[in-house]
Amino acid sequence: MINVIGLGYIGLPTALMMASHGVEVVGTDYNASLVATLNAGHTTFKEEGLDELFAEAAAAGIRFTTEYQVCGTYIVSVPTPYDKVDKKIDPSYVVSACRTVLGVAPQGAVLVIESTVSPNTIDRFVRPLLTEAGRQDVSLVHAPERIIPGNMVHELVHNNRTIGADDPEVGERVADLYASFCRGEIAITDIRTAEMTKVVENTFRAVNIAFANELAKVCRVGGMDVYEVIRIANKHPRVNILQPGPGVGGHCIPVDPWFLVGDYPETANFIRLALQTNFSMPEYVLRRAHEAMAERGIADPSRVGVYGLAYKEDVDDVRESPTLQLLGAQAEHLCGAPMRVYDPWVEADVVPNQVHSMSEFLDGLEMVIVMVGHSEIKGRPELFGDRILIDPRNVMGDGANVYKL
Ligand code: SAJ
Repeated sequence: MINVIGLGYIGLPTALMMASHGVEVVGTDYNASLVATLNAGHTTFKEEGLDELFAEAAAAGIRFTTEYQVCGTYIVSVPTPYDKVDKKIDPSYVVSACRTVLGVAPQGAVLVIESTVSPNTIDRFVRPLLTEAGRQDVSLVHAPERIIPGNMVHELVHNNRTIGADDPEVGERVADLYASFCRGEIAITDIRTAEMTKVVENTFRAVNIAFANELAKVCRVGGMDVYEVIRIANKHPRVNILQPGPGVGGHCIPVDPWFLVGDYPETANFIRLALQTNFSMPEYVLRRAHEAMAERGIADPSRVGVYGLAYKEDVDDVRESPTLQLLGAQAEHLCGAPMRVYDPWVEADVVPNQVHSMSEFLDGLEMVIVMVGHSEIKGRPELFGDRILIDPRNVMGDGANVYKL
């Protein structure tokens, strides 16, 4: 039996995937209301294919509880936030979950940590727990997740994976467990390399997006079309530049690289600059909107609305969302009343002035800042009528009313 600890964005799909591939799984979460929702047969967030996977796992007998189980293998996938001031990882959820596991785990159990952690976190914070509890019999493994929200179910099956283990034989056993559903290649290495690899992957993406964002600013000053420049540059066989945008959100790309900056402040300068560049984008969009308002003679900020609150298209997740950053910048510069916000994916009330229908949103607006290119509006500027569109995602096509980054 496998006990998956933490039933959030990663733990839940992983638990469901294993259960639907013949593994006996119990999912544990300390949040009783989340467990009750799952036991009532409902998923807790929207994700392509998740409901179908849930039904398969339920039919295969997956169980959900707040209790840790007595079993041979534990998979910990709890959040690892970072301290916004010193930029270091906050391992407290991982530590507390591992400590509880060590209290119940039988002799020789395997403790797999899936949560993203910065290099050395397991040595510094988890390994001492084994010593403290006199549980050197427990094997530690780090198996960082790699799936992208919006395509999680597909990527769980098809992505390559990394397993870091002290003992390669234990690494092989854990690789076999993941191979129950994973068709990608599974690389086995040591724990520190696995930790570093995961953070490096997200840092690579952050740096690449920062480069695209800087190019967008350079092209604006120089009067060039950044999208055309990137499109053509990417035809070179060894160039692959990502897309500029209104900022970088989610729980990974704007967060994980800070672990390196926090731990290596004297050395990780280039990474710090990339993060700052990405972080400057929501305010840059706000300035673009102000320029467009001046040009079009819109004086009243209550006539400007923001479409999109999720951190990217076709997800309902608002963590570190560029829209929240933009609204924060607006409040900080005291430029008018809070803008009206609408996102068809986000049902919860997250910000003041949030509305829940497109018609209510558009009523009385002259300008819309399109912060997220959800599928329902992508390539369909007509849905916004003849309103002026600020389009930092480049999803509204070209037109006299469309302002790009
Ligand atoms: N973004 C851009 N331009 C782009 C691509 C993305 O501005 O060209 C923005 C998005 O709009 C979003 C942010 O970046 O605001 C991050 O989105 P994302 O789709 O790049 O990544 P995440 O955070 O959804 O998922 C990432 C993935 N990592 C990599 O691709 C290296 C995923 O595989 C990881 O599992 C995940 O982080 C994680 O949990 O670490």
